[in-house]
This record gives sequence, C-alpha cells and structure tokens, in this order.
Amino acid sequence: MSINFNQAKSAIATEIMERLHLLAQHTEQDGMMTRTYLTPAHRGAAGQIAAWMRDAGMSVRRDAVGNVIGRYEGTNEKAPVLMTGSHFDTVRNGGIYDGLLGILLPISCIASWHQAGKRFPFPIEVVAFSEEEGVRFKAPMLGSRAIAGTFEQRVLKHTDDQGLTMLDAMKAADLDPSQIPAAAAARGSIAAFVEIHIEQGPVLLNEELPLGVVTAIAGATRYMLEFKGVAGHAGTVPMTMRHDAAMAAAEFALYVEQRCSRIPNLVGTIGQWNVPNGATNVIPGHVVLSLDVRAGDDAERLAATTDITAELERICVQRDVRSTMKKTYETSSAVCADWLQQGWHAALERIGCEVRSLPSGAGHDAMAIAAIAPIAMLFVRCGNGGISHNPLETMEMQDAALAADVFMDFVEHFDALSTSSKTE
Ligand code: HGY
Ligand code: MN
Ligand code: MN
Repeated sequence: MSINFNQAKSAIATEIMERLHLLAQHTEQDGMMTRTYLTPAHRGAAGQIAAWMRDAGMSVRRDAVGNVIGRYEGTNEKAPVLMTGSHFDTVRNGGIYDGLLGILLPISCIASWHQAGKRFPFPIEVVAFSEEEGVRFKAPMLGSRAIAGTFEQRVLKHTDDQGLTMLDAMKAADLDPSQIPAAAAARGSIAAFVEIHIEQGPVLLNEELPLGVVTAIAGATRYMLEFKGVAGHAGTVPMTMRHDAAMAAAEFALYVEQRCSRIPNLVGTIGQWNVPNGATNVIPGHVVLSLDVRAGDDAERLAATTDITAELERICVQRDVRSTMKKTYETSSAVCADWLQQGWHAALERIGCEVRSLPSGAGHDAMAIAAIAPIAMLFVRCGNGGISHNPLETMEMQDAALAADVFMDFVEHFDALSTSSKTE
C-alpha cells in the first residue's frame, strides 16, 4: 500500500522532533542523555512538559510521585478518560526518544485539535510518568504504579548512590509521599490506556515498516546480588586456595547466559557489576551484580529464575563463597486488549499503513496501568539497527508524522470503538 506522506501531519512531526531535542538539554551528565528521578534535570524537564501541555489547551496537575498530567476536557466530563503517555526519565547515557515520544506526540496532536476547536465526547489525559526505568532508586514504574494504585511504600526506603532515600528526595522536590495513595486513579475512570513508544528493537526496521501494534509486553524479574569471598594478595594466594568473589560471579554470569539462551523470547542480563574498593593486586572479596530476567511467557521466566537461583547455591558451595540474592522488582507479562489492537489496525488501514503485530521485550508503563484499565501500544520504527538505551537510539521524522496520523485517527474513532467493544 503506498502511503501518502502529505496526509501525515508533517508540521506536528517537526514540532515533536524539535521538542525531543530541546528536552534532551535537561540532562545531569554533560554530553550524554541521563535524566534520573527527581534530579534538577528531571524537574526541569517536568516544567517544560507542563508548559507545552498548557500551550496545547490542557489543564495540568502534578501528583505525589511527580507525574505531570495534562487533561484535555471533552464534551461529556463524566465519561471515562482516554489516557495516553509514557515516561520522561531515562537510563544513564541513553537515547532521547525512549518514553518522550509517547508524551510529546499526543501533546502536539491535542494542540492541533485545540487549534481547530475540536473536542471529543470523552476527556483525554496525557501522563508524563515521572519514573519508569528504575535507575536512581532501583524501583521501576513508580509513576504508573502510583496511578494504578500498586505503588509499594517499601521502595521509599531505597537509597541512591549517595545514600539519599527516595523519601528524602521526594520531600526535597516538594512532593508529599503521604499523598501517594491519592494519586491512584478511581476504578472505572480510565476507558483505556494507549502508549506510543519506539520499538527499541530491529523488527520494524528489518521489515521496512514504520509502525507496529503490540500484542503483549514481556514480564520481568530483577535482582541485586552480592558475592562475599575472601580478599587476598593477588601474588601470593595459590589458585586452589582462593575464595574469589569475582570468579564465582563470573561462573554465575556465564550460567545466566547459557540458561537464558535455551529458548527464544527468554533473556537474562547482568547490567551492573561492581567490585567495591577493588584493586588490581587484590583478589576480590566482594562483588555486587544486578540481574534482569524476562520472557513473553511467565512460566518460562519463573522456571529460569528457579534454575538460576539453584545454580547460584551450587556455585557458592563449590567455591566456599557466600551470596545474597534480593528481588527488587517483578511484574507479570501484560496482554494488550484485543479491541484496542483492532482499533490500531483500523487506524493503520485508514492511513494506508501495513498492519504488523509484535510482542514487546521491553517493559513499559502500560504494563503497570494494565492493572486498572485495558491497554494497547503502538510501536514506532527505530533506526541504527533498532538500538536503544544507547546514545545511538534514533527514529525518523516521517515515522513520527505517520504515528501522529494514526494516533489522531485512532482517537477520532475511539468513541465508536469503545461503544462497539461493549456490545460484543
Ligand atoms: O527496562 C525496560 O524494559 C524499560 O526500558 N524500562
Ligand atoms: Mn527504557
Ligand atoms: Mn521506555
């Protein structure tokens, strides 16, 4: 099917791409994109997003975890809201599109409707979720969990690398943690949540497709591990007498790779590996690792984590090394509502785009909101081989324009879609 690019909202796309680059200036590390929860860069970005929401004709509120929520009123204020959005925190040295596209695209589309005086028989809310990556306090999806009512108070005690607790960071940012329960959306108040996000993978790029419809989002389990051996002199302790924490960790890491290579859609990653106070001439006595295990199928993920835990024990007994393994996060896979997927399919066909459905290996705020509302996601093609969580992350303006076209068409047909979904 040939796509008439002119139909696409190129003016909106220009604005989205310009704003993505403008927001990237709110970073806490010069020369790279790092914006973690409640840092000055994070608060600067929140202020800029709020200003763009107001310019687009939305009322704006901030909730107790720092979500920035723009509301575009409808003609029937009692109708459940069509919620959209994504996160505005980033990983360290990440890309500028992850999360932000799902905030800026709807804002620019709403500005266009606002200019045309167009309202819908339902309100639209764009949520800039304050924390999804879990980088600063090792607790992901804070923003979407607060709205879903599944925020866990225990994470307030988590500390950042400087030893500051999340509670203190919130208070320093003029947030009131006692109001977090009030941030939860009322039951039935959300008709649907739809998230637009870069694919963060190579599927659409390899098949030369601009957009894709997500079928399900992979579940994940995250841990922090510590290995405790015996530090010693690198030159004098014979290899057979060592209790080397790093070698135990290395054997564990290779097992994770081997176990998670057994089936497609099961992945295991050790993203952080620290030897506190390590030195070239000292046998490591202490190693700290992170572990992230994901699969589209929850049973496969749980089988893998069971095996990995058992192997950790075997390695430590064999090497006479101690270890701890603390689960810091776990979420089941989330299925996208069929009727919403059909809504994306219909919008893609009306715009003239091929329909391609695919699962998401990456986690998204949508999986937290799935606890209280039907969800769906639209993926946008990534360049550079689909790389993400990397400064090479990139996407094309033309694909932003098509995504805006499809999103606007989806919303303009949403009332009929949600009505027909109730009669099925
Ligand atoms: O880790 C993830 O999948 C997401 O980017 N937070
Ligand atoms: Mn991410
Ligand atoms: Mn993301």
